[in-house]
Amino acid sequence: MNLGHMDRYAKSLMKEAGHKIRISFFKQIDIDSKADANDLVTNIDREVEQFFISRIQRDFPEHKILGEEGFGDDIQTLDGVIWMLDPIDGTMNFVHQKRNFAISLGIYVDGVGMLGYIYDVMREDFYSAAKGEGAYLNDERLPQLEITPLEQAVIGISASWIAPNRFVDNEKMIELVQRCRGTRSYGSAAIELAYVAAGRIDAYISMRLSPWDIAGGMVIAQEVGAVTTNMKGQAPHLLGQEPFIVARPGLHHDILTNYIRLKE
Ligand code: 2AM
Ligand code: CA
Repeated sequence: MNLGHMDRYAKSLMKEAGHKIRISFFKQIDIDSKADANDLVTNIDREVEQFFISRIQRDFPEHKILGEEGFGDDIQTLDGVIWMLDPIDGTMNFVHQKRNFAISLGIYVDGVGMLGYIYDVMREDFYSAAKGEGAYLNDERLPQLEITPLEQAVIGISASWIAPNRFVDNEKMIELVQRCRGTRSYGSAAIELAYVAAGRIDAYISMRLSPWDIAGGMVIAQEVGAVTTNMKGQAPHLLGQEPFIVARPGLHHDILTNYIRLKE
C-alpha cells in the first residue's frame, strides 16, 4: 500500500469537493431532516458523498467507505482499508450560516488511523496529518500541545450537555463550565477537533458522535499530542455512536475523572 499516493489523492479529492460545495450556493439547496426535525441533510451532502464514493471505488476498488449519508459500504468490522467520510460536518451551519462546516475524512487500516483531513471549506483552511509525520494547517506544521490547567482552558461544548439531558450528569458539567476560563461551541465536531489540534481551544466534549465525525480529526489531534477517547477513557470504537472527548494531555484526565458522570 502506497500511503504517499493515497495522501496526495485524498488531498486533491478534498479540494475538489470543497470547490463543489462553494459553488453549490449558486444552485438550489434542498433541505430534509433525518432522525429528528433538527438533524438536517441536503442534496449537497448526498452529492458530495456520492462524488467521493464514485472516485474511491474507481481508483481504490479494494477499499471500503463509511459515509454518513449511507452510500458507502455496510461496515461491520474495521479490517482492511476504510475511508470514513462526513461530506459536510456541521450541516446546520451549512444551511443557516453558509460557513463553519467542514469535510471530514479519515483513512484507517485495520482500525488504525493513518491519514486524516479536515477542510474548513469557506475559510479554505486545510488540516491534515499522516500518522507519525505530524499535523499541518495548510503548509504550516502544527506544534505539539503543551499542558494547560482547567482554570486557563477554553472548552468546546454544546449547551445541550449543560442542560438536563439523558447522557450525562449536567450538574457536574455546570461545575466544569464554571471552573474553566471559557466555553465555545462551533457546531461542527470536525472543526472543534481541528481547533484543539491548532491550540485554539483546549478540549472538546460531545455525548453523541459518529465515526465519520471524529475519524479524520483524531489522526490530526493525536499527531500534536492531544488525547482522544470515549468517556470511559478508551479508544473510540468507530463502529457506532459514542460520547467523545479530545483534550490536551493532563486536562483530558482532569475533565474525565472529575467532571464526566455518564448516565448508563
Ligand atoms: P453533522 O452536522 O455531520 O450531523 C454538532 O453538534 C456536531 O455533532 C456536528 O459535527 C454534527 O455532525 C454532530 N451531530 C449532530 N447530531 C448528531 C447525531 N445525532 N449523531 C451524530 N453526530 C451528530
Ligand atoms: Ca454530516
